[in-house]
Amino acid sequence: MSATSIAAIRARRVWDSRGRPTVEAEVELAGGAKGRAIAPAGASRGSREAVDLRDGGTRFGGHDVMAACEHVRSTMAQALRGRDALDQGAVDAAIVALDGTPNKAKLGGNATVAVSMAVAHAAAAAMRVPLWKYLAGSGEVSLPLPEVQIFGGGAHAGRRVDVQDFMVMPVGAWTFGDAIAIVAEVYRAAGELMQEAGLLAGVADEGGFWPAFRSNEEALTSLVRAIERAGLQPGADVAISLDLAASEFGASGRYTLSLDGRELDRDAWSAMLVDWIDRYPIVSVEDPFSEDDRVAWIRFGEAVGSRVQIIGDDYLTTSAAEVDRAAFDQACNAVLIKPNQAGTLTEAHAALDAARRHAFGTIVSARSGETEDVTIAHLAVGWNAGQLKVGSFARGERMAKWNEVLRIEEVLGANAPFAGVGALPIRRRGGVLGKPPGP
Ligand code: 2PG
Ligand code: MG
Repeated sequence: MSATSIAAIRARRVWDSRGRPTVEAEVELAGGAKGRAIAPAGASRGSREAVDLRDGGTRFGGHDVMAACEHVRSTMAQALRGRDALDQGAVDAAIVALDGTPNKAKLGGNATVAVSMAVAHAAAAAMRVPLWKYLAGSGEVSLPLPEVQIFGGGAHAGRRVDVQDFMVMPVGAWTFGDAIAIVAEVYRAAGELMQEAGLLAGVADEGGFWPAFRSNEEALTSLVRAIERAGLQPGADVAISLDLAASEFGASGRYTLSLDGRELDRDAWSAMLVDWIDRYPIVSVEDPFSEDDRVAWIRFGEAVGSRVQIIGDDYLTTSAAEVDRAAFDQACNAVLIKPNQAGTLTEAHAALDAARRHAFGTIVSARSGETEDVTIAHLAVGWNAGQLKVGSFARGERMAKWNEVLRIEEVLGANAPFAGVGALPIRRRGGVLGKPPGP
């Protein structure tokens, strides 16, 4: 046994930002170094992603994770004991083999991702370096362009609006710190606007304002007004990014916008999105179509793939194979990287590698159910992903991540390269990114 051999793995049930149980794993190495990580949980999920193991029954609405915790303590601890924590690939391969299912259904994706991340934390601790530095090795690092929710909707806000995330990207910022400060002003301005308009109904799951909009498009006009109210120029300083999470309101080429009282076929829905892209400074759209609507993705990619970032989340589920397929289709030009969709860090990194081969944008992302765990902040920097999506600019589980990147920026000092707008797989055409809002 070397000092970096895994000596013990513990698990405990802790609680996430929705007050639901989740898995925390703690890995101890022979030399005494320790690492800890907590599994997040999604609400709008892709059908191919790793599944959380939940106990079912009536306790905590069926969300308890005692079985997943037990898998960590028994099966996983036994199989991984003695393995070198520095060999993340071998550890994760052992986890994958132990599970043996395509979607971590046996051990639970919540168990596997917590252990996988805790092993990386323990290894970094043994090397006495921060996690981002350990992950980077001799590779390049960068501080990510933040993608920050201002209004929440969809499955995260009682489906009050159909679109899930109305976000901003501070494309004019030169440093991560500036980028975050800009977002703070926009978030504040949006809150004031909502208050004045009498539309404020608290905050949604990820901390974005929970709106009482009369239409999906009203959220877009409000976002533009919030940017302007903050004294910033839409498109030049701050651009808009949408996560449609369309599998939540569409299937088989039909899309139902409840708030707008419209049911659209794939072409009409696509035309509506293109119209928004033409009239608002939108630089990024995520999951514009349901995951079963491949033809719509392909047509949309052809229509606007050169001028907006098209992100596959539920569509690609952090899978290298899915990224390859989407690149062949030219259906997307970016992928969301969520470690718990894959189930291990190695598999998530493989999706990132595949994306790089295709010159895709890469966005490390939180889930709607989060905790104080800040692993993803380190992944975004250490993996040089270029973009980070954490939810909004409120609530501790969200701010913990933004604040962690600020600390990393400080450590990097003058050597802190900010990925900035260059992280988007698109280039400016004409005056501003996207177009200024129409009349
Ligand atoms: C998403 C995420 C985060 P969830 O769809 O991108 O916003 O939501 O974790 O519920 O899948
Ligand atoms: Mg999404």
